[in-house]
Amino acid sequence: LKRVMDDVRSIPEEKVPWFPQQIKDLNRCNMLITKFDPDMDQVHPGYSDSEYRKRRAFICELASAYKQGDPLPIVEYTAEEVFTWREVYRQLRSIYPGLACRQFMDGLQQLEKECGYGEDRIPQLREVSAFLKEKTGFQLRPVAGLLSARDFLTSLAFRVFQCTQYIRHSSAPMHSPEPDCCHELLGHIPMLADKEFAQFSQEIGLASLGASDEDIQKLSTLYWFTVEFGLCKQNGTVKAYGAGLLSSYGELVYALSNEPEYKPFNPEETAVQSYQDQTYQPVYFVSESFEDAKTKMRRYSASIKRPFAVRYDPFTCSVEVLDQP
Ligand code: NLE
Ligand code: FE2
Repeated sequence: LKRVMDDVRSIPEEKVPWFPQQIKDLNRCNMLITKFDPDMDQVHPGYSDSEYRKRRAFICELASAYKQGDPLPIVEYTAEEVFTWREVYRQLRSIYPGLACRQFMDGLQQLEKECGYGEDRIPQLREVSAFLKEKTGFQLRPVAGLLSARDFLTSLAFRVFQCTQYIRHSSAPMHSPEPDCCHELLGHIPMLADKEFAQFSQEIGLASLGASDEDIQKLSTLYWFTVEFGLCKQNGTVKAYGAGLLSSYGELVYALSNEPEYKPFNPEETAVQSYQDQTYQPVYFVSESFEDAKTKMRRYSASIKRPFAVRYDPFTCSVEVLDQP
């Protein structure tokens, strides 16, 4: 490690996409993908519900106005929203014990004990963020919808998880093609309370900093088939650890039935698997264990070519850019 660079853009003759080096730079990482928005997507269950769209726009504005370091917005959820949450929580909670991995169950039980998780109220991002910070150093940031892969992955490098705060439409509680607070709070948060998984997530983020568009595409596919839709073996049976499964009753049951195809997790192959994001996945990747997924991902990340190396400094929450040794 020869020299610490102030700014990656000073690297000669290489075109490196800009990336944040300080946590407050995440204010610039907010590029949204709007294809699933109820205003854009004609098959969205909220498309013809103007009340729903108005409510959602209101909650999204809170996220758009957010700056790093602000207290997280508190949303006072309506009775209808809590009803949707209850439905989702109750159904999923009853099937988790047989289908979710051990780390997820541990996290969920802690959240139920220490963070007010339950079917009667939607937890606030502010309290959940404080909880996670103590467990694994992760913190939350509100986001107005589905983010571009680069911006989403980038924030993981800082142990920041970008969370939507609006809730899915009441007519479709069992599956949503886009993220919502059920997906974040039930799918992602329990996993992010696990130290090993938190590290796995941050490592994907660090690998994405300044990566080429092609490498971002591969990393986001890997993210998709692990953090979102991953399965792993535990005590000889296959369990779910992916958040997209753990927040969708419909897909969780389907993924662990004998309908879909299973392939062993192998980053080189997984990274180029095509996927669709409108409905259930036809194929899932199963890793031997978390440890195994982490080791393989680490090896894969190290093979990504960048003209520099990065190191995260947890004391200043910043990324140091170093010449390739
Ligand atoms: N399909 C998931 C759910 O219904 O909660 C959301 C996936 C977001 C990538
Ligand atoms: Fe997600």
